[in-house]
Amino acid sequence: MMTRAAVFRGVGAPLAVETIGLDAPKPSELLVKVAAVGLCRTDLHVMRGERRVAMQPMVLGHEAAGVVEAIGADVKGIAVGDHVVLTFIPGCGRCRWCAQGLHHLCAEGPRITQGPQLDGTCRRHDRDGKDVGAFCMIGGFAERTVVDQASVLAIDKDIPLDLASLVACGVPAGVGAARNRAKVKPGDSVLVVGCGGDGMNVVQGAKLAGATTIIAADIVPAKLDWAKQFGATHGVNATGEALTKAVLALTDGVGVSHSFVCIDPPATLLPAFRATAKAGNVVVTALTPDTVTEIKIPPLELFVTQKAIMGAVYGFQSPRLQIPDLLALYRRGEIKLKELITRTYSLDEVNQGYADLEAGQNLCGVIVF
Ligand code: CXF
Ligand code: ZN
Repeated sequence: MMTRAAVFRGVGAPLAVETIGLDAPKPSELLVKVAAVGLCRTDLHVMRGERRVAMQPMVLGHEAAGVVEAIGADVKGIAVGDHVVLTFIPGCGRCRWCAQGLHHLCAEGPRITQGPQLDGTCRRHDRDGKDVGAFCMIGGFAERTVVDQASVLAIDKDIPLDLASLVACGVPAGVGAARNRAKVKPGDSVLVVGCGGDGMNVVQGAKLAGATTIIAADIVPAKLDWAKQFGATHGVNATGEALTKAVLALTDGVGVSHSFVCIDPPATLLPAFRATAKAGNVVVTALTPDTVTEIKIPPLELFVTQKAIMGAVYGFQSPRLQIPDLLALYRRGEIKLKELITRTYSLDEVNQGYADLEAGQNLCGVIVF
């Protein structure tokens, strides 16, 4: 069949919305009609060449939710008509990590920037017959996609699919970083540097976990206002040493129990580290350009302050456990989803959506079909 898709054809170029060929699903795969797909900063890193992908052309987009239209003969537990969220790390089910239920650490994870499907071949082809890859084995910026069952999670049908797309990436990344990685406790203090899709979810995750001081830091004033609606108790518009100073001033000179680096780690890690209390946690949830190969933390400072620096991908928990849990929290009114969406776009407006993201205008932009 044919489908319209937003295709990455080269660094610095806008995504090309074109009609491509899409093969039928192989035995372990499904055909999904995409209903909504979020505009995540990770795809922007790819477009800018900051996160290298192994293949061009490639359909980007990895925060997708939709409806199953066809299934391969070996697909288990998912049926035509099911509503699904696609997971940007597959859960192969066979590796040592998946065997422990740690699908966010799946051994196949490093292959998500390669382009081909889990079986190593491609389902998409352009009009010249060239193979087209799928970012994160999803290729969600498309009307339809074919994905392996390892990348699919069925959800309840009462959840609107635009909201379901949010729990494919930013919500678990942020809420999970607070709950599962830093393990924020009641009464803790938290700093969130960068209040976009991930950071805003750290704010609401920290609130959910009972943090009583939640300092949002961003250079876009509107994001500090939004952060207060998600549970931030303070907003700081500062970077570098001024950021550290402002946070220390708000915490009696002690620093926060946990800081979260949700934007530009090369620039924000050291100020966040220094704004963190002794023995506290510094959690990195954001991508760094491939070309940046080191972080600047004086080792002696790390040693004597006894802080922990940690990474968190997918909120440090299997999306298979976490996504149903997050949807239950949403149903009970304990986390916000609707309020995360600043604007919706058509597929043809994908580049406008990324321009708005770059301009700091969006918390989450979502393409709806
Ligand atoms: C990213 C995480 C790092 C690898 C590429 C996908 N996830 C979501 O934005
Ligand atoms: Zn993402």
